[in-house]
Amino acid sequence: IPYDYIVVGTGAGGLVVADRLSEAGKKVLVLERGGPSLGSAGGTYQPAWLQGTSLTKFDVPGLFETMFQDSNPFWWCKDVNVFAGCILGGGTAINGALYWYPPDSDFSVANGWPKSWANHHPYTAKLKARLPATDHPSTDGKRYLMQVADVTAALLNKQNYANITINDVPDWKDHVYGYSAFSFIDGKRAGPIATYYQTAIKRPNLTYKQYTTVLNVVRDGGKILGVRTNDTSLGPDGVIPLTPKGRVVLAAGAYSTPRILFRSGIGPTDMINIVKNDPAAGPALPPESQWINLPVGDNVSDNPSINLVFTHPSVDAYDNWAQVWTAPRPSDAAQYIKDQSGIFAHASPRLNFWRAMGGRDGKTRWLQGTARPGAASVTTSYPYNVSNIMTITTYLSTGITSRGRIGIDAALTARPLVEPWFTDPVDKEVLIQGIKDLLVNVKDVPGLTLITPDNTTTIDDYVNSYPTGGLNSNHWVGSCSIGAKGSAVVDEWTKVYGTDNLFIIDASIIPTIPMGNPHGTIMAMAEQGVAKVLALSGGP
Ligand code: 6FA
Ligand code: ABL
Repeated sequence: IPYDYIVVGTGAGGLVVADRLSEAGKKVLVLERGGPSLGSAGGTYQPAWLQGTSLTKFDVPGLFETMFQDSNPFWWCKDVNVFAGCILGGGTAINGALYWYPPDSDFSVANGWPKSWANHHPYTAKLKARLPATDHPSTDGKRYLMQVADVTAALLNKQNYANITINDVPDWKDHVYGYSAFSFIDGKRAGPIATYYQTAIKRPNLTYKQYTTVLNVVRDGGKILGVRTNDTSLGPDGVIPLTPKGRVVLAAGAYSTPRILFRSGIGPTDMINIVKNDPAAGPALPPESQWINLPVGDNVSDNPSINLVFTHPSVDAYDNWAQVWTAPRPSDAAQYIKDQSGIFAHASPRLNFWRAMGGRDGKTRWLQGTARPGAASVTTSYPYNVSNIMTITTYLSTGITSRGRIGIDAALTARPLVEPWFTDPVDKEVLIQGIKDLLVNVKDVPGLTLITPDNTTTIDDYVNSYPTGGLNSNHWVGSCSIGAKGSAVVDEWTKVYGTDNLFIIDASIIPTIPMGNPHGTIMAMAEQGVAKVLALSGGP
């Protein structure tokens, strides 16, 4: 105490930032509200069949689907109204770990990035060097439970898709498919926890405190003096100070970073007034004359997604993943314990595909597909064999024009205020067309049957009546967008407008939805972001 840099949150953004700042010799404090996840980082939560090993729920890829099935889901943020991980690693400790090297478009001016971000390749290269992707995560190099990939490939082969190794050509996203790629190493979840965190935590100039929640930044006008936490053992009123030139980097995620800003008097007046009315948070606000009005929470996007459920006689639905915690297939469990090979070395997805589509507004939008054994829900009038079910989730990706708004309610729970899916009807039209195109050849793949929707429901009706929450893809970006003064929250250095020394490096600064599931793009973004923070003069 005090610290040069205080990093708030250990997700996809925060761990990259913590590692690079400490590598540069800065005195760094990392604050995380959750506890341990991977066994290598002190986690211990595991099913009975893994007792005697150091493998946890978070390590074992084949336990991914149990994140949604557990009766004690302590890893979810309880004060965020959508799925968000509040544990070491944030979303990267609990996600499906689909991992894509970003295409150039993910950092293009056309997609809202400042010009100074355009040369992104060196930062992706840094990420690849630390965390290479794999599309064959089992330690024996073989792929397992691949029937769903074969069936989906048979469908796409009728539609002139090319079969590629997706991360070998990140810019090729039109009519391509390939095996799902993951941020796994040695048959286990890795992501930033097994890589960046491991080097960061060993440095004597870095201090890590878990189970510590940052409530707000403490500031005098635009100058941030420190952070206030829920832990009064860390300082008077829980406040931890910065050195005179010190800086705070918020990396609490697309919902929790905005909440910290609102509680610090930064954001739209309606949100700060909610804080003002809260008996605990209100008194910590700076005087109204120091409130900083920024569009925090606006410009939010997330992929709208629609599930299509099929059956095929070749498919092994793997009991819809319902047995993997309590009663895994014995030979698969034994194989995984022995050398981290086999079915348990994969998360549920098996194949991914992309295509570009034109809309009647003249804009191009990309459609992504993810195919996996099992299904989250089946609604059908058909008789079907439950052991043969598989899902293709269709996501509308880069190019979507719909935007929403997130914020807080009176209980200070972070939540969508305006849902971001299909606010532009052209997005919906394009996704509907993409689904129809995909389904044209179902009849040409022997044995393949679409069961949800069934033949009593048109695709238009299916999409039009889809429960809005079901459109959520958990890929929230844009709540603190980077961009020009007046319309954005952070500048090209990732510094919050109106402040001297407050930065944000997490999903919230990404102005438009990336091409793929975002954690690879977020980590690569954090590599460039932290380099910019270190390069900006005036710091410690
Ligand atoms: N992304 C992918 O690329 N591939 C996937 O397969 C994938 N799957 C999922 C998924 O299955 C689920 C269920 C979810 C929820 C997300 C998925 N994502 C996937 C998205 C991806 O995980 C997120 O986009 C990514 O993790 C976001 O990275 P950020 O750095 O922006 O934020 P995080 O939520 O990861 O981390 C925030 C951290 O801050 C957490 O550790 C949290 O505990 C901590 N924190 C929050 N508030 C705090 C506070 N006030 N004080 C201290 N710490 C705080
Ligand atoms: C992602 O990027 C999505 O955010 C997740 O929603 C998705 O997982 C993973 N990747 C894997 O593709 C799905 C599960 O497979 C479903 O079983 C679950 O119902 C759904 O997440 C919940 O959003």
